[in-house]
Amino acid sequence: MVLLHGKLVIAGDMTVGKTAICHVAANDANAFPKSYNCTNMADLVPKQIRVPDSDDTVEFFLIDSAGNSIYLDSLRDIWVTMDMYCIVYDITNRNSFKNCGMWLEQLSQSRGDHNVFGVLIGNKKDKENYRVVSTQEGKQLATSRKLEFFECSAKDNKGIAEIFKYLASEFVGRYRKRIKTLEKMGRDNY
Ligand SMILES: Nc1nc2c(ncn2[C@@H]2O[C@H](COP(=O)(O)OP(=O)(O)O)[C@@H](O)[C@H]2O)c(=O)[nH]1
Ligand SMILES: [Mg+2]
Repeated sequence: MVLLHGKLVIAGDMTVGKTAICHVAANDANAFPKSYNCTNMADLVPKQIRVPDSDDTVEFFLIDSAGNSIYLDSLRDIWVTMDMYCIVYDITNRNSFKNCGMWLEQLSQSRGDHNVFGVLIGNKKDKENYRVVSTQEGKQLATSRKLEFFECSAKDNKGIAEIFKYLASEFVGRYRKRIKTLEKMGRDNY
């Protein structure tokens, strides 16, 4: 049984639903914010999750980042110690999808690929009639950047639990792998 602490950065354009995802994830049920509140710089939201089919627990610190690029310089300082990240776009907003590349770029400048992993999230799945970014396009981008892909609706609380279960399992899996490697290195040195 392990308890791990993981810093999870949530990044993406303004109004794609980053804050809504954090709140719904952290409070599990009807925490969808009723009015829009622009995030300044970054908010910290705690969230504990049991890894499926195990005794392991991950305590996430969600770093809900502002989508306004005026904060980018300061955000990079906050992102430096991240363990994992989510890039979010809005399936009804093509520009927010186009900018995912830019957000990935900014994140990788803050910390190299070393031991950090991420997911791509298309939010606002409840607005299917207004969709302009297909699931296929999302999947393709995720595959090309070696990210796991999810679609969700923070409004309907659909698909959010799956994202966090994946992140927790992957985080613990990577931790165990690192421990094994370190143990092997220790043995080889004696
Ligand atoms: N229909 C719909 N609206 C959403 C969803 N998630 C967020 N919103 C709305 O989108 C706007 C921006 O949400 P917010 O979480 O503040 O976005 P942020 O700027 O990325 O943090 C708000 O008006 C939310 O109510 C969703 O899943 N579906
Ligand atoms: Mg926000």
